[in-house]
Amino acid sequence: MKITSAKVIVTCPGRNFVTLKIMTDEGVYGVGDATLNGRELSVVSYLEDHVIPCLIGRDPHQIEDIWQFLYRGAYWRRGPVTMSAVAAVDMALWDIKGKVANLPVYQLMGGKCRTGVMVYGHANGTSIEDTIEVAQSYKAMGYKAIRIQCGVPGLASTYGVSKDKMFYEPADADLPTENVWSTEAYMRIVPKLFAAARDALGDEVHLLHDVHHRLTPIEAGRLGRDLEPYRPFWMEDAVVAENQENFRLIRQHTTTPLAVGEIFNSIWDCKDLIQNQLIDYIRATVVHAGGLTHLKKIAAFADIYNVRTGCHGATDLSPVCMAAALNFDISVPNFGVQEYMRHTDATDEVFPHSYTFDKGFMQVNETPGLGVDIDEDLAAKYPYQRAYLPVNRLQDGTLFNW
Ligand code: KDG
Ligand code: MG
Repeated sequence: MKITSAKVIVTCPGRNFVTLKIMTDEGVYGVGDATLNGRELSVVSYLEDHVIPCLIGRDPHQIEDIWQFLYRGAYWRRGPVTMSAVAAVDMALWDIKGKVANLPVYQLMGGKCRTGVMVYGHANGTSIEDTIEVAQSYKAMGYKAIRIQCGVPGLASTYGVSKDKMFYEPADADLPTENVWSTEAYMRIVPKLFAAARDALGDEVHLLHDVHHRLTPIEAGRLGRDLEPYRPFWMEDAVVAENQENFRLIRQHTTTPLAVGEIFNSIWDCKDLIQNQLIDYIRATVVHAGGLTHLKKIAAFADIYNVRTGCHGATDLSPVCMAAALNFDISVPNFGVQEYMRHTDATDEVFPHSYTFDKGFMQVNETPGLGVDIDEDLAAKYPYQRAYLPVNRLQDGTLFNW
């Protein structure tokens, strides 16, 4: 079997997605997600200019060797653009292998380890009351885990609180929007949000929260401690993870479980955090961490240190990534939870898929391969639109982490 051609499809059914489609001499094709929010065309260029020419003529069954060729064989390794491109190839090759074997990809990766994939939904509102109301609706839909984010008094907008309650999309303008941030105001409101949420939603539902890289380690330690009485499932991205020692300081001050890694690209971004047991959940996901081949290695390494998976699953990861992530989630022993921000109907139509949601769990089925496709005619009706993620400034104008 040989790869005969590959193409990159960019579509914007409400937001931009980049999809790689690899064709073979036997007529079987595979799809992979290559979306990098706000940097879509950089991945397109890397794929078209530097990756696709190297794929033609190769045996698509040699997934590991092709992965090594694209990673180890490239002198300039790692980074989000490179690893998203490698991931797209990897996903498409697993898709092809599954279709040829007539088996879903999770069967090729060891089969099911559980009956369903627990997902968490996003409840957000400008006030605590609004957020609780939305969280109640998630609970009514059957969600067992809900991420709660609310507006911060005195700030015009903040991460995690969207205009549209159900479909959160932060890349909102063709040049970066500027947000204003106050750590003090934020630290005052979040414990109140959690107190109200526990009161209204009861003890059983898992509550999660994303700090989105906004605190220093000692602030994160304090917030984690303030949240302990409400038993959060996790506190995500409490600090920027460039200096991984930061997490040791947080750990010294709180038993709130820590999650990190949605912007990690490889095991080298999280090896020390995992090995030193400084985190509880690793959020690396298929498209941004080198595909299923590499993510399986990260998960196997994490398993030794009691770190569980919690794959990033925001709307900027396409249904192709979601399908790949679910095949991964169902088949790794140390699965924790999967993020699931539902895609819009327009996106779901462009990417027909077989995964389903029921009572807080996602299900994969017996469709061979990843169980997802792209409708190219429909995709062509939604041309690319430049969109940036926001930037963030402190109240005195200092540029800060978004
Ligand atoms: O593209 C950026 C988003 O994916 C990110 O801001 C969402 O933090 C996020 C999350 O946890 O889903
Ligand atoms: Mg996040």
